[in-house]
Amino acid sequence: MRLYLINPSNPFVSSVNASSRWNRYRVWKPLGLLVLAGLTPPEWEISIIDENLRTPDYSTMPRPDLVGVTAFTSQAPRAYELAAHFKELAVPVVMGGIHASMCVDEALAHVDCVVTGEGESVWPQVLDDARHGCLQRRYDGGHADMTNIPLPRHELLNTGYAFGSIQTTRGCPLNCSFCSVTAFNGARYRQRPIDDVVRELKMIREKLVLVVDDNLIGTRPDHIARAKDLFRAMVRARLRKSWVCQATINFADDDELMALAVESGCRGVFIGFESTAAEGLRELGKRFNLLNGRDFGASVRRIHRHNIFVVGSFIMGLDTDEPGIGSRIANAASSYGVDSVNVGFLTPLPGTRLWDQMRADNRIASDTYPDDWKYYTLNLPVARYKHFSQDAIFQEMVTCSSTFYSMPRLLRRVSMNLWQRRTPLISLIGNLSYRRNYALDRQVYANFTRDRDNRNLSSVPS
Ligand code: B12
Ligand code: SF4
Repeated sequence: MRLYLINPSNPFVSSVNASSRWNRYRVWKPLGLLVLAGLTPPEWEISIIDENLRTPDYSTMPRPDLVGVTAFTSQAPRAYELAAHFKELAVPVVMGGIHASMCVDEALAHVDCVVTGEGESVWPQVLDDARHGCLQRRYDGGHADMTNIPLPRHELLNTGYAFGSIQTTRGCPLNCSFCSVTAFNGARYRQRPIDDVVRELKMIREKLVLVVDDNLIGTRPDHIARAKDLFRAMVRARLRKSWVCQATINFADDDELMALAVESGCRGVFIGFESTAAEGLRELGKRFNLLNGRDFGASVRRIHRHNIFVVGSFIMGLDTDEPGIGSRIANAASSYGVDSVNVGFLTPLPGTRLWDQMRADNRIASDTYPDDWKYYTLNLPVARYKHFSQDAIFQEMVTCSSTFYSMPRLLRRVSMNLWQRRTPLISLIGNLSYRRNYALDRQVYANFTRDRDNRNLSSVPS
């Protein structure tokens, strides 16, 4: 029995539509597919195809018995193209992942079977049913028991990536309005047993590892205590790996936590600052960032004292954002001292509270589905923003990136890094890579507006 597990590409994701030598550092393994492979019995011969690296000519490949496709929302149109291709060959296609879970009926119109939620509890059943020709239309995996997750098959994707990846927790209680995580993985913060995590880390070949957890340290004292125990176990295991993670800003509040993180290999942390203004954070439901009179600059300085690289993430296009927001974000990020920034447009992802609100207020501009999902990369303005036209908000983004990544500011950050003996090489590579991708985003926006204008023209009655 031959199984293809496919991660579809999206030409609107700038980092994958141009061959850049930095992309090795920016294309990440589709961990969900490695997890599914780990749950697949040995009678299945598995090929994992990551179209972010290369789209193969499927017509020259052996016909599979089953295809499993994963997709974020932005990948859904390509997932449906793949489903149409395999339908012609009469190969059944199963779709899972966040998009199929949030848009079940839409997905069912394109594929034979949809798996909602986390795959662990149902994938073996899906395979068994497919083998016996009695695949159901829908299975629901709900939330998996984290104490019982088989190890992902990391060895199936061994080349082309700089980073290995691992997940140690799922779920987030904060439920920010724009984020899909609470809707998909639940509000309960679920942790894998530390021994399993260490065992898996030992199997990962790459020296660099991305910890994909939405928040590796959690929000409560018992979460932080578990993170410290995990780091201690990683130190004891002498893994000799460097890793990066995502965490909330409370990462900065505990010196013992940061010291243990570094000792176990932590080099960088990606933190969601989201908005530079308190009213913006309230609008996004991320009051957590306001707790205890938080001073972002002081928090970044504390993290830097441990030689940890900080990527700051921000959202542009809130109702509280007014003209000038591009330079405000760039200047605030520079004053906090973050090493690089990642700025996205406020995007109504299906299943989020923001989606419900914007849909009800008729504020979604790109809503010809499923085709328009390809624009939901956070790099394109798909909504109607309160204070900006689409072109005006894109211009704010250009101002933001050209200010933050201007050569003088970039060189100042890299030299500060060198002076403080932190991570100058990561700083240089990270900044050049973001700078290059922001340049590519202009090309992507030109394609987006060309499509939009062509569509508007064709809808004018002749
Ligand atoms: C790591 C990560 C990335 C990596 C991607 C690595 C990769 N190739 O997968 C990077 C950094 C590249 C990335 C990029 C983006 N990401 Co991202 N990312 C994540 C993150 C933090 C973890 C994903 C992960 O690896 N989880 C671990 C694995 C084990 O879980 P899983 O993939 O969900 O798979 C399980 C189930 O979904 C299911 N399943 C999945 N696929 C399939 C398929 C079948 C057949 C079956 C049966 C089951 C099944 O079973 C698996 C095991 O339980 C999630 C947050 C999250 N909690 O999901 C956001 C998230 C998925 N990303 C998100 C977004 C928006 C993006 C971007 C569009 C924008 C951006 N700038 O971040 C880009 C676009 C990428 C693209 N190609 O289009 C959103 C997606 C929302 C949506 N509706 O699409 C999420 C949910 C974060 C959020 N805040 O809302 N991301
Ligand atoms: S943005 Fe971060 S903190 Fe907010 S719900 Fe999503 S994962 Fe949790």
